[in-house]
This record gives sequence, C-alpha cells and structure tokens, in this order.
Amino acid sequence: MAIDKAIWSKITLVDGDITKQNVDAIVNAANHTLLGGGGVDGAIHRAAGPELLAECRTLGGCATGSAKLTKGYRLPAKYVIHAVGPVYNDGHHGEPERLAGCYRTAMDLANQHGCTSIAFAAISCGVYGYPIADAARIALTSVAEKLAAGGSVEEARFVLFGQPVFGQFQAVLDELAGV
Ligand code: AR6
Repeated sequence: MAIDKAIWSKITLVDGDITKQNVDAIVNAANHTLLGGGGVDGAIHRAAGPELLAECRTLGGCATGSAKLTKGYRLPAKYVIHAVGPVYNDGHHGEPERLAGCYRTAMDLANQHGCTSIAFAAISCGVYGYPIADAARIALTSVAEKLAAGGSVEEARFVLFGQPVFGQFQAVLDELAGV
C-alpha cells in the first residue's frame, strides 16, 4: 500500500530516553512473561515504580508478536503498551510478521484508548538481535499503515537510544518517505 506524504510527517524520530516522553502511551520492548527484564523494559519498570509490575502480574503474559496495555503509574505517559518482539534467528522464522504484529497491536490498543500520541522503543533491536535497518523498515511501515487507516493517534514518535540506531532509523525513514 502506498503511503501518502502527509502520513510520514506524523512520524518523528528522537534520540533519547523513552521513560521521559510526554505522550499518552509508550511502547515497551518486553518479554512474554511481562514481568520485567533488562534494557528498555528495566528502565520503564524502574521509572514507573512497583505498581507497574503488580499490574503486569495480573495479565498472564503475552504472545510474541502481540502487546498488552497497562497504566503508566509514575511515568509521564498515561499508558504503557508492553509489546513482545521476536528473538531474531535468520529472518525466515516468522520474525518479520511477529515484529509487525507488535507495532500493529500497539497502534490498535492506543487507538482503542483514545491516545493521540505514542512513543515506541526499537522493539527487538537490543538483546533480541534484530538487524536494525530491517527492523526499522518493518516498524515504520507498520505504524504508517495504521496511521493511514485512521484513528485517534496523530503523532507516532520513535525513541531511539543512541546515534547508531537513530541514524539507521533516519536513513530508512528518509527512503520510505521519499525525502
Ligand atoms: N529508552 C529508549 N530506548 C532504550 C532505552 C531507553 N531508556 N534503554 C534501552 N533502549 P532491548 P529487545 C533501547 O534489549 O531487543 C529485555 O530484557 C536499546 O538500546 O531493551 O526487544 C526484555 O525483558 C535497543 O535499541 O529489547 C526482553 O527480555 C532497544 O531499546 C528483552 O530485553 C531495545 O533493546 C527484549 O529485547
């Protein structure tokens, strides 16, 4: 599906810390237990406080390629959407579909909760080992398609931790948006 230029302008990239983002929902790169971990998951749980883990315990985990929503507690964001990305093997074991599923489900949940702004971490781009440029293409395309389909979300921000990941997302976004 061809994405209109106006849609790409709703996507922004920042080099920063997702726990500091003043948006309606932030999207965590969680694991299937939803009981916390390292990386961005650990940072979000530390910033949100112990009430977040208490709510996560009630959710019964989450399938890879999907996501579940909680409140944001002590975070500036009202909600945390916990997405479970795939561990990268070779790209031929359902990883692209599962990674896209994370972003699509997160956008659906944000729209269902009336969010106007959402910030994503680079799901699977850390210890799960997804090649960054491939992950960026899937992430940006999946979110753009959901923005094009309509809903409450008007701003989708990708919060990329450090210049190497930021730079690769920027290059892919420029290519997709025809900049
Ligand atoms: N803000 C934004 N991005 C961050 C932050 C932050 N504060 N901290 C790290 N990142 P990872 P995964 C970036 O490993 O690959 C956890 O233990 C990081 O540099 O957190 O999906 C979970 O519990 C990288 O670019 O997530 C799972 O077990 C990106 O966030 C497992 O890791 C994702 O890296 C999930 O692995």
